[in-house]
Amino acid sequence: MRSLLLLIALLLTTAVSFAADAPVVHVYNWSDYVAEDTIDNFTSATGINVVYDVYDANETLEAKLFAGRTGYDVVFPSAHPFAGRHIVSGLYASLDKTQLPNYEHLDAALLKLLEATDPDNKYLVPYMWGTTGIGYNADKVKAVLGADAPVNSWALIFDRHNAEKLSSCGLVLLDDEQEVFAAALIYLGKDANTTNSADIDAATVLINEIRPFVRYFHSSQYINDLANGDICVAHGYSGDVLQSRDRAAEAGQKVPVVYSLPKEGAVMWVDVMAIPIDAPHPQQAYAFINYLLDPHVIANVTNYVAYANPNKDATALLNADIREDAGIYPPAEVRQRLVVPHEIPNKVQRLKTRTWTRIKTGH
Ligand code: N2P
Repeated sequence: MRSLLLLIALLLTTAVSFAADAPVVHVYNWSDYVAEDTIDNFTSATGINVVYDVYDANETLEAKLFAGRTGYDVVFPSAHPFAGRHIVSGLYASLDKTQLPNYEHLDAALLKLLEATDPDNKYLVPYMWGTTGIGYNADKVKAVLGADAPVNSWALIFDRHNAEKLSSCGLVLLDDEQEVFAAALIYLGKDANTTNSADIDAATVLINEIRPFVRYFHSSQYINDLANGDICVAHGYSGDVLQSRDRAAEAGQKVPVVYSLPKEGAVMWVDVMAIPIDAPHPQQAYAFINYLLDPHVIANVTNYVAYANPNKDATALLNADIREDAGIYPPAEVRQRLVVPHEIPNKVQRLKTRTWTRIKTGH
């Protein structure tokens, strides 16, 4: 009996140690940012298991990275200004491109855009890019504001008369300091990257004016709420609004969700992949990044998440309705109105962060 127990114990230990030896990669990504089958397909293709965690704010990732020992092998910050300051702080490993044979599929123009933040593209691999605009329920907005509601303008949100009326059907803002300030500044005709404290004060006054009419600040909850008709206007990321539209259609709900890029302009951002300097499994990190650089893989992701990818060889593989959707791949004249966030001096950044906390808590 005793030897039987010993044998069972031995077998169990062996099984556990086999499991512990199986290759694994720890990934920390934005929510709603891969296709339903991407992670399972990666494991089938490579034999590498994935521990996959998600966040919905750059600040959440950044706090972990600065604390160190995240245990993550691949992370997905926005390039400007977040990943830029992570590079400066020595948080990322420089890339060994020989381990990324699929790197050649990347679009040169996107890599060039990243060079301002990452000279020689040493640390960052572009993953997806998009814009931040307005998601709205066309029926509800029309019911509340009439047929000539300014759905193509930030006035929909920042004109307090509109915001007040929309509060009855649900107006929501991103919990994203950079994006909310940028939208308010653009509406005021100011530079979204301003370092002028008078501009920031003016934006703060504007945001505080509509603050009483904002149902909540959150950066992913609006996807379902818009799809279910629980809210009518959301300041949101392009692909997330479009996923909301798709979810409504799939659920057979006649909720007409529309994505609008305001005529005054909007933020364009690029999210990237990077390997933390203390990543426990760098080899598996390369395998994961290289997999996402495969044109077929990334086309499948874009078809699902409705964000544009920077992979030149994936474009031909996209569903035509995705490739031709101006909300995903904006035409040149719209792209001219897009602004890429810059890093701003620490003093100004601290002012914005402090002010943002006060805005949200209403103090
Ligand atoms: C993914 C949102 C990513 C957009 N759900 C913010 N960069």
